[in-house]
Amino acid sequence: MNKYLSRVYESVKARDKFEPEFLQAVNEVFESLSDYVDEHPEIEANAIMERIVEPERSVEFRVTWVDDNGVAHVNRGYRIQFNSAIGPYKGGLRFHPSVNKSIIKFLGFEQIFKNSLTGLSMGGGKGGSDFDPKGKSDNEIMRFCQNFMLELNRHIGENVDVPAGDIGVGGREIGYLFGAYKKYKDSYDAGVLTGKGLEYGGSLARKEATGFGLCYFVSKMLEKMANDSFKGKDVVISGSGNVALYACKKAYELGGKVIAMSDSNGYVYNPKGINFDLMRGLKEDKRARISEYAKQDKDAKYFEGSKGVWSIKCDIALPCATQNEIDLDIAKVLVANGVKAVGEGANMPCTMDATNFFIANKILYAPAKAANAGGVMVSGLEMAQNASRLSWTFEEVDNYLHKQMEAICVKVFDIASSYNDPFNSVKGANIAGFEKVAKAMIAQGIL
Ligand code: NDP
Ligand code: 2IT
Repeated sequence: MNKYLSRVYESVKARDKFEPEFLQAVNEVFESLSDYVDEHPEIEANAIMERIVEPERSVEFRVTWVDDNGVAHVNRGYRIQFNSAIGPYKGGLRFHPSVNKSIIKFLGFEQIFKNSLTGLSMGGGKGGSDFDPKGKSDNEIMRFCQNFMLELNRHIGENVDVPAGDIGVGGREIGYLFGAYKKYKDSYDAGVLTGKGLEYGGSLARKEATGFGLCYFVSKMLEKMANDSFKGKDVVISGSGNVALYACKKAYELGGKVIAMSDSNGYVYNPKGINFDLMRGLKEDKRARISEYAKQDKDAKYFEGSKGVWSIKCDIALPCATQNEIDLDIAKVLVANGVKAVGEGANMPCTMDATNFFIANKILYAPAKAANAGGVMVSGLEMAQNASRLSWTFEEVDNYLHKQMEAICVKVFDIASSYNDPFNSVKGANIAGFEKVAKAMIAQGIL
């Protein structure tokens, strides 16, 4: 790593030593930028790296809510406003018991570069809570969302910070959050949240956007780098939430066959192919566990333990659940089983060792901040529709998404090639995302 970068990285390590996920995300970006920073002395002269690793603002707050039995509970809420060089802070909210400051910071940091890659004007941010939505009634979810927004509303706004969904936050939660925001502010600011319902300012194709976008990226990567496609490929997808479901749908539409999917308890395997409609109905409409799927598909088998999904031989692996789900051991199994492409639907699903192993073995690798940028891209289109008080058709949004995901893919691999490292899409994505943000920060002065 370049001397300036390693000096800044050491200071982050000393200051944020209890934030392993954040350090991991920073380390990956810094490793990628070494050559670029060597070539661009203005980065150090403007203290870009010192500034980019420090959130512009970070709020942590108490969320108190009362369950259906009248018992009070306290959770911790976060909103990290990381970087506003190219637009208002933008990024999802995650509700999951594992949420802590390190996780929200890593997600917010990644979001800066992802949002830049979309080509739209959005800064980076992230938020969430350690609230566990599992097993909660609809009324409990509603009360939690209202109490979360009781504090969050002070920090967000259409031109300030625009949250959306992430793990544990989907259309239902965004609806409750939006209703509460409107009540507290007494103002219909449609563009303050994205992922809204279609009846009140949501965009067609936002629900599908991350999974579809991932497949558009992987499809282009297969074509550009190997003159290949999804046709006839066995696909394994981890997770069965929003991103995983629509990656599954699009993988089929592009000619692939999805043979396994998972949740945090286990996975289902059907060598003849997972039935998308059955899976979607169970997971999206009924919020069922994935074990239910195997009871309704006679060709499918359920296995306990989510990691086992990666032991299934496949051509294309799409991790769409959570961070660090693929470590070096799993990466070795995937490569030994002949995987051709890995596309990250989740944020940072591969450890650094796993990522480096894929790239060293010339596996086509689609890094999260590029490959899953379709979700926030369509969030950006939702903001544009809200600002113009118009709504676009599904085809208009989907065509834009398709074209732009392909453009990101080409850019990422072209940059990697320009550094004589054609399979290093991580370097390509980080340089492509960083460049615009750094230039904007320099143009706006040292603040
Ligand atoms: P959902 O809440 O809809 O689904 C999450 C899925 O991942 C569920 O199947 C869940 O299983 C599984 N999962 C979550 N945590 C774990 C864990 N610790 N171990 C194993 N499985 C786990 O979330 P999304 O689909 O929206 O998000 C999935 C990933 O995609 C996340 O990394 C998110 O940051 C990323 N992402 C999401 C975008 C979006 O637009 N929604 C955009 C870009 C990235 P279970 O139900 O058992 O918990
Ligand atoms: O990680 C992500 O990009 C998201 N969860 C979507 C963020 C958004 O603002 O749509």
